[in-house]
Amino acid sequence: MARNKIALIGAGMIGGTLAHLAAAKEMGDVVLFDIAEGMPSGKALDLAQAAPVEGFDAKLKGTKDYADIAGADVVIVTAGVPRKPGMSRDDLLGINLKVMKAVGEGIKAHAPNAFVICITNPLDAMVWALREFSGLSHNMVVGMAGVLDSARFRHFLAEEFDVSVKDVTAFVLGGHGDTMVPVLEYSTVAGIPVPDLIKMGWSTQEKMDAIVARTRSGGGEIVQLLGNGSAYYAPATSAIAMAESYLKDQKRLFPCAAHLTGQYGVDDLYVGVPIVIGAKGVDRIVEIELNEAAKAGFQISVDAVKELLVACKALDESLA
Ligand code: A3D
Repeated sequence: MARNKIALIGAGMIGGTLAHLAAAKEMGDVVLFDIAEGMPSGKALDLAQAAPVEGFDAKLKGTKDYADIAGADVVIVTAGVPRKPGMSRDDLLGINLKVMKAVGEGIKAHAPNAFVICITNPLDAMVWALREFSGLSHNMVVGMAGVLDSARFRHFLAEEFDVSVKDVTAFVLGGHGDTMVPVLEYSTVAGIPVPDLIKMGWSTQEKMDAIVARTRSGGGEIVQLLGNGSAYYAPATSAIAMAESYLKDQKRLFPCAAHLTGQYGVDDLYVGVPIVIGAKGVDRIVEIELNEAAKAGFQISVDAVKELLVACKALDESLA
């Protein structure tokens, strides 16, 4: 049986971390594609030389040629530019839309059967555009944001409750950005919902509000601290969990940017909702009953994504 093949489009900070994780977990052979001269091959060689020490079998290749991604089972896209301090994710729209066009066409020509995970920002608009340019079916193209946003939420909750992160589940809906909607009612410690924990005196509503606010601006906090570029360890590990669920048909339930066709009252838009990822790609979109506050927050988030799509369509006529 042939090994799986993982193609990483963009070999920058997240791309390199993805390559390390995919190879170390022996998820398959890894191709690092980038427009930068030499850099993807340098990273591939460096990682291949880590293999004897860590003890993993995976072939790694760096390339500038889309032909090398042929037959990829999974493609993870980070190509583009990240934020600098003071920039919003939406400031990246013009540059990264052009990148999505080139990447979408490359995937269409060489890896049309792959499960595609987009990470490039502004996420909800870029995954929509990437799907349009690649022409793949909607169930095979998703965006990574919710897994990361809920991981940030889980980390802050675990710290506040002084419990293992393993026992904290958290739920985040909506677009990736300041309008994301962390939902306390569906966030738990080993099944005990956060509102019950507040009643039990484990924390206060004020502290939870502060955690929600910190989760929403979690990416920006890291951009400020790094001074150059944005988060990459947690974004990479989040996308790897999604890729594994597809390759191993695990049917894990993750919040992801998925294409909605009427669910949650939204049509033809990619926005963060709970989905099940298995061998079919998006196996199911999970529609849950939201309380009024979450519904209102979700609608604000949907409107923000719609606005970005209008801007995308104005920038590229082929999308209109
Ligand atoms: P960076 O280290 O700059 O890597 C991006 C790479 O893309 C660079 O090596 C570029 O050379 C390459 N590139 C540019 N244009 C092309 C092209 N046309 N084809 C192929 N490669 C190209 O950035 P990064 O890895 O830190 O971040 C990558 C993207 O992920 C950015 O858009 C970030 O904003 C985004 N990001 C998203 C999240 C989410 O949760 C959604 C989190 C963190 C970062």
